[in-house]
Amino acid sequence: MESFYKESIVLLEGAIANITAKLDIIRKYKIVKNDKDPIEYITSRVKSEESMKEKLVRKGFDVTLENALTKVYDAAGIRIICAYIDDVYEVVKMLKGYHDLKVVMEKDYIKNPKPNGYRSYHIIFELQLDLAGEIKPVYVEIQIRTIAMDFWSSLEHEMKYKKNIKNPELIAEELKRCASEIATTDLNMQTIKNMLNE
Ligand code: 0O2
Repeated sequence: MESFYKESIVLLEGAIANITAKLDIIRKYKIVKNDKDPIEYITSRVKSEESMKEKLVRKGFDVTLENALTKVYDAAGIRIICAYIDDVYEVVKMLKGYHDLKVVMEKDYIKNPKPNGYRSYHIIFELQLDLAGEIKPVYVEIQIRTIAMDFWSSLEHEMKYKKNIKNPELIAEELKRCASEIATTDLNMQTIKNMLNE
């Protein structure tokens, strides 16, 4: 990993640590104030060298570190998993409240799902990291989704990378059907939750 990202690995890991720490603080603060924590759990990763190179080629960019850091925005990635759809939007609002995180791009694949059924909320933030006086910009992609959406996308992701699948069309069709069932279930769960809170 370090061989491809060289010393920039520190920036990528630093950006992830910075945002994760911000979220940890806000979550703890909500808990001590007896407010509801909208986050179930958080995962993060620096994109693997193999996956980054594949993405650069797929997008038509030269495979360089400069392009990996400036043309592809998910070298540093954080995934936030919530129980309910309203929690996803609360987390989006929370993240946008941080003055040092600049929104570069935002995609609401929950309101506008991908044709395959993929649902998730994506935001790319630019963060300025202070390296002992040297200020460096870093992009971080944050994906926010419900447990059900995450369950679906893990399986779909598995299919994307599996070679020699026997019935790809049938599997894609079934996945799409599951995606819409999951979307309905997410909405129903939210409705029940709202009724309980009334
Ligand atoms: P990985 O292996 O997860 O890192 P794209 O051109 O769609 O590949 P782009 O333009 O960066 O990528 O934007 P987008 O649509 O926001 O997708 C970024 C990431 O979102 C993907 O990264 C996936 O993690 C996730 N994602 C997007 N679409 C799908 C989908 O249809 N199914 C699943 N399972 N995940 C999706 P990578 O680099 O493609 O993959």
